[in-house]
Amino acid sequence: AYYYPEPSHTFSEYLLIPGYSDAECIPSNVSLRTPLVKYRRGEEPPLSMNIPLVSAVMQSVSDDRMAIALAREGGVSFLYGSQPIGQQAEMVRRVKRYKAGFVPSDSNIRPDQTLRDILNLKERLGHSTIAVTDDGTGTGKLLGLVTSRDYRVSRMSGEERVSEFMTPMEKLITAPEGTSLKDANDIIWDHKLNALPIVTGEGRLSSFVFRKDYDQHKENPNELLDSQKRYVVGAGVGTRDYEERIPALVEAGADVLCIDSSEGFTQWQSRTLAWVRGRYGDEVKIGAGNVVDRDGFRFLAEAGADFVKVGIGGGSICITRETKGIGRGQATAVIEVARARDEYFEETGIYVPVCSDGGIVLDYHITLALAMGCDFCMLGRYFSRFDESPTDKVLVGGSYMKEYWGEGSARARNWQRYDLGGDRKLSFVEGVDCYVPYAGPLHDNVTTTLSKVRSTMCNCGALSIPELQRKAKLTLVSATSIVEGGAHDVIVKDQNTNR
Ligand code: MZP
Repeated sequence: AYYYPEPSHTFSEYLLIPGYSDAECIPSNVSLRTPLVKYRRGEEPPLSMNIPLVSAVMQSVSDDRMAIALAREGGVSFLYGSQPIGQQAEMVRRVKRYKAGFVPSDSNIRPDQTLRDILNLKERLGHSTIAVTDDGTGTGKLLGLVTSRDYRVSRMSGEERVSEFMTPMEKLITAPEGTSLKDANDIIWDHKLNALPIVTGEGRLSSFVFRKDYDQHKENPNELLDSQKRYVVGAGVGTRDYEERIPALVEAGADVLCIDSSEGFTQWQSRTLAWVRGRYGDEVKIGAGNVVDRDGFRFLAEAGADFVKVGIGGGSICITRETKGIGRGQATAVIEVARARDEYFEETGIYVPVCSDGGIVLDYHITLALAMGCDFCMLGRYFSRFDESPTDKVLVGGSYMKEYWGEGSARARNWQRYDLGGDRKLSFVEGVDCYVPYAGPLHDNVTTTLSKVRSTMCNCGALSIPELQRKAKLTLVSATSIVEGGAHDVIVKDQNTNR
């Protein structure tokens, strides 16, 4: 047997050491753009994301509603594959049908309305919209409008003031979805908002884009249009029924696929990849995984994977390590695979993005995973807590919870993911069925998470993910210093307000 000289480590065992940051190094200058699929040296990746987050290929995480919400933030969902082919293809269609296009208007700039200025507007929208001002009172400057549904959700999750969860003016969506185009244009005209409406294929309001953003893309409005009009969506596939499933997903308009398996260093995966290349060439984008070392990465990269997913046994609902005794600390796995990717890039000129899958517990784990070399992270538990996840919200012991279960649990019955071939189905489970604390709307949570990521990147003197990967200085921490990192030797008054 081969024995690794070092133990494998998890994210929580590492910290970043700050580097020099110059005055330009501020969160608003940070770009989180990252490649989703492989590309050749000197070329642009055929598919990129504006944020380094994708949602897990899981029944309890990624359906069409999640996909639309995450695509709006600049990430991508991988619709779960443990469902009938037609049903999964229909989900893809629903995301792709949600087309949006610009309807330019010649409205003037006046970003200083007071609450009073827009009271009429609120009336017209039938009380479904609440005005938000910068000081939380009726006399401050208008920050924007928020739908009453979001407001209710905010109140339920313990927020006192709407202004606290409102995004700044530049980013807000200023009227309820589904408002007719005529009403949307009237709103802009009457209130001199510096915005243009984006409408869905059915001609209803999807959101607003600010004139400033539109003007920046005036030369080539398609640039902005492209990013807005059709949401990018991914879909999970297995190594059994791919000959039927993949054509159905491709036909429905899936932008990227991912072979979803707990263990990807197998002939089943290379066969699936070879079949895709044989039938579609490089036109269909497909990632593969999961692997945890250099050998696994090279195998999948050489077999033609568009990205490689890393992680065995680190998922919050996963008991694979306990059940089967396989796996590796997620940080160590990411570090080794990212090095293998760089080595492969040096040799071949082909950059195969690496996705760190599972085990993100605290927001800073995302920053660590990126610093360690991954290009984006896949999260399950994180997204399952939001309004947009497909599961029920339930009251447990006085607190709202969402349900979350593993693909290897008896509930999901996704045996294909754990299949090692042969006729017999596996007879043991590798995942659990559980609750996670309900956390409100995806948009608010992703905004907070990413502002932490941007802020840490600035501490490291990095304005982009590749720069972070070059500049990051990482240290292992001792078990005792992990205790030092939390609030210690004090009695914390209120856990909720101190987080
Ligand atoms: P997490 O974000 O909840 O920590 O982990 C999500 C990841 O766990 C998924 O993307 C997938 O790779 C993995 N997963 C899903 N189901 C199981 C299981 O039932 C599992 N064991 O390990």
